[in-house]
Amino acid sequence: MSTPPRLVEVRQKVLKQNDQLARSLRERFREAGVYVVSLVSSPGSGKTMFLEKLLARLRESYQVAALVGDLATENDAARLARSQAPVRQIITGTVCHLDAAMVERALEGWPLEDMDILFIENVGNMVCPSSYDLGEDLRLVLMSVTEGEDKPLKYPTIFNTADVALITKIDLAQAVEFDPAAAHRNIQAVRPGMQVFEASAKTDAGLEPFLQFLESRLAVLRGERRGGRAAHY
Ligand SMILES: Nc1nc2c(ncn2[C@@H]2O[C@H](COP(=O)(O)OP(=O)(O)OP(=O)(O)O)[C@@H](O)[C@H]2O)c(=O)[nH]1
Ligand SMILES: [Mg+2]
Repeated sequence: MSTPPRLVEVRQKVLKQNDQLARSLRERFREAGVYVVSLVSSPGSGKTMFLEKLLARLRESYQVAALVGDLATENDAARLARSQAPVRQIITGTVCHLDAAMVERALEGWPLEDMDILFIENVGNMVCPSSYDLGEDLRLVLMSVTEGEDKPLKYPTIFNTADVALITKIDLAQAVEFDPAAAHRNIQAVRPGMQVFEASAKTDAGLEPFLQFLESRLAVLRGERRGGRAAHY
């Protein structure tokens, strides 16, 4: 009879520990002056392909790096490394999300002070990553047109714990009869006021506005940090 409350207790303890570690990571990021952006979505929504494009473009003007989490394989790290940016893979085994301890371990020996932007691609999952703060400044949730417009309604927590949304694979929108208005309506229903971008990593449509957004966030954050204010998107 005592099993269910105990499970809840253990889970709360794990989350509390994660939050504490995430807070110290956020402080480290702040001190190093690096802007940290995480990407969350279901498997195959296009996180790696979009990130590969971002890294290649941002490398022209910034020091960028990426951490990428997967249950198995180093495939995504190999893909991202094609951009020539430094990349590290986190293999989670059976765990369906990254947590702050995994990020901290993966960062060992990496000079954060030399980075302008660090990206963290989470394990493809619409549920588990929601509960784990990684100390990031910005959390981006992606949904692809092939998943259907109803995903925000079915998985509200991942949208509620993100800062901005990106609808991916818009080059396929017509082929799958994707209804953009419905998707935007559903995102706003679960997260009113959320900024939403649309892009295709295949054609590069929508890449520019997102790059401009990131650059403006980085500039604001640096201004706030110089001014001594604790900043988080
Ligand atoms: N047509 C089209 N295909 C895309 C686009 N972005 C990604 N893809 C394809 O979608 C598939 C999955 O893309 P990934 O970038 O691996 O997706 P992911 O979210 O990183 O997947 P996981 O890491 O496994 O969760 C690949 O075959 C990509 O080529 C896009 O904008 N348009
Ligand atoms: Mg990936």
